[in-house]
Amino acid sequence: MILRTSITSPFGRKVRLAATHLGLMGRIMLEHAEATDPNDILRKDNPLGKMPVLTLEDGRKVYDSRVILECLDHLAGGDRILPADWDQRLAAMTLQALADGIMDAAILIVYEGRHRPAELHHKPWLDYQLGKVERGLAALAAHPPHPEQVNVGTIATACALGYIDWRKQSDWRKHHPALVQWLNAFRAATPAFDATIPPV
Ligand SMILES: N[C@@H](CCC(=O)N[C@@H](CS)C(=O)NCC(=O)O)C(=O)O
Repeated sequence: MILRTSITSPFGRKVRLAATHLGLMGRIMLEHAEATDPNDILRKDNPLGKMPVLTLEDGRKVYDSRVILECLDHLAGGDRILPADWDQRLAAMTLQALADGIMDAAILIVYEGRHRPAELHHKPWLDYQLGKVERGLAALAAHPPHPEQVNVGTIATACALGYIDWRKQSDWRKHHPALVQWLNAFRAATPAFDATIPPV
């Protein structure tokens, strides 16, 4: 299989972390993707031009990261990172939606700086996105998941925190000690987290 992503993409990291945890990385070749390059094959693989995209062994293109994680769970035999039990599955998927939403807003803050000239930066809009990040982090800190559960929700949560550590949209370590504790425990229980830290 081929995974097209940049090594720094937090959504790409979800997939790398999940595949590493599930022992599937040996079946996956990583290819760098560049979302802003119109000639990059990414736009053919996924009309939205977003990474990650996983090309399956039979050539099917799978996106986005949530669908890829479900696919990896299936390839690993099921009930590994997507619980078979409905209540646990619903909780894991909702947690994933929250963490993905934090990453979406955090990425838009970065894109404002990257894609728009400084004189066009619009603070109310940046604050609007930051509000999503801060409320999301507060919700995670209020009810941290079990640190030894490795599922689509905790994988996305760890990747969101890792991304904010790098891009520093929020000083979450200062404001949410419960999340610091959670990430430390998750890292200790899940070596795939440290194994997928982007080399930046
Ligand atoms: N919902 C998507 C989000 C993916 C995403 O936003 N990826 C970013 C890189 S981290 C991207 O490709 N951005 C380029 C763009 O938005 O055009 C997923 O879960 O995979």
